[in-house]
Amino acid sequence: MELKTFMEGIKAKNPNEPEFHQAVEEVAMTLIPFINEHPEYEKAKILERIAEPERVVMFRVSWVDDNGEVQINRGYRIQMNSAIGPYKGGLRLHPSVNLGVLKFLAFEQVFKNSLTTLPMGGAKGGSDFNPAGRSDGEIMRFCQAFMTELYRHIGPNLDVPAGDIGTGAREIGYMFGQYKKIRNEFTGVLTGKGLTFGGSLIRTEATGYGLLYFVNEMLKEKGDSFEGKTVVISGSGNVALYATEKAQEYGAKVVTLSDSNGYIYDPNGIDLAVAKQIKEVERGRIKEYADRVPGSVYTEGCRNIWSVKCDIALPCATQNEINGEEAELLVKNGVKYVAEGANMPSTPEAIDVYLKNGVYYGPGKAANAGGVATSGLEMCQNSMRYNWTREEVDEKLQRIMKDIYANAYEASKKAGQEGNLMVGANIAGFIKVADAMIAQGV
Ligand code: NDP
Ligand code: 2IT
Repeated sequence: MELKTFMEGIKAKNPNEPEFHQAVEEVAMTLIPFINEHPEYEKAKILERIAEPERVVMFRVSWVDDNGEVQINRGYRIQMNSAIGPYKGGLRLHPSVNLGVLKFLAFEQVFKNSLTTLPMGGAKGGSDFNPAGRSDGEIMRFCQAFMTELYRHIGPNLDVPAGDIGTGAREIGYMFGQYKKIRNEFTGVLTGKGLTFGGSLIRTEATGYGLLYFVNEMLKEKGDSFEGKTVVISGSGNVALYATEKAQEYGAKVVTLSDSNGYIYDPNGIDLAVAKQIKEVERGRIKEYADRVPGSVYTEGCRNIWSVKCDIALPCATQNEINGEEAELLVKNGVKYVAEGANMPSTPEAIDVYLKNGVYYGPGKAANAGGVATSGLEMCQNSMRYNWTREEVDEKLQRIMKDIYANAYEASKKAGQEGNLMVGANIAGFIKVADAMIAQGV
């Protein structure tokens, strides 16, 4: 198998989907040498099959806004792979959503979910709906309209969506209510639900906490610790806030947060209560932090965040938020660790810069898998009709993140590239799915 021909095929078959090409190429680049040593995978054309979604659903979502005007959005669900379990993955609500973006996310999800050690296939969905500035009533009507079509394609043993950018507990609640009404059935069809109706403790915190559990393993590998470390975190959503919380618990100093307009720098360490009040309670902009916390400053332009000096950088906003030049800047300022809370936040050029400069790099599909892993634990609790305590879920999450790290590290070693966690995560995630696909036939 040869990378160039494989990618030409992918590009010809999936035109105008640059993010999908990027995600597939990163995986294919690291997997092809491995596949060439395992002819059974090549013969069964596993990589070619994994890059083709099992099913893509696209649909109209029409709803009425507060002014009585009819709004039309496009909804999607990409059911990428069900070899090892029901389809599983989040729903993104953001104006940048299109088919290629969701296919990249669904593709990543297949490997990530496999790495969690839990039985979950890969999927992603969402809409180009822009929640910014919408009233609570508008959000509810959009979510109901979205679920009025999506319900036909999902189910607790078929496909279990969850949150992602723009979709949090509020949106999941409205979607769950609509699903229950249409199906006349109370079932664990979504994860990230409210705690009063089947949600799991720790799911809100899981992606951010899991990221820090993963970084903790990276530090231990290098005989290092969080002691005295300065951390730059981008984003100010679900992942960023709980990454900040756990980093602070570990004793590190987090000095930034951002949104798509700009970033805040707080040399004294982020006051998390203020940030949570602005983002979770008031649903405001991160700029307001600088008005409330003396000594902190707000700078327009979110990408400038990568000029802030740090030991550990945790991109937790969105795809391609660090390019090659920004990665150079991080290196110049002494960064030692980069771990991804977001999905594909580093461009291929940025990853090259990390690897060439000895920055220890934790790729998203391993480092941010704690969110979906805890979704898997939520599914498990729903099936049992039982809830674990906070401590029980947290302990399982810690175990899973340690295992993901160990499995990715071990696979990198076996591939002769010890410590390249990108190679290790891709191979470790691939093997389980590939073997299941072979066992299940063509
Ligand atoms: P949220 O919607 O809670 O927060 C997203 C944050 O990222 C906001 O601060 C937002 O700012 C910022 N952001 C979004 N788009 C852009 C952009 N184009 N440029 C700059 N900033 C941007 O989402 P999450 O925290 O849930 O998700 C963040 C990332 O983590 C995503 O990549 C997601 O796929 C990934 N992830 C999420 C998981 C989860 O469980 N939630 C699990 C694993 C990964 P603004 O308000 O200006 O848009
Ligand atoms: O990217 C991701 O892993 C998520 N948005 C979480 C998906 C999930 O099903 O919990």
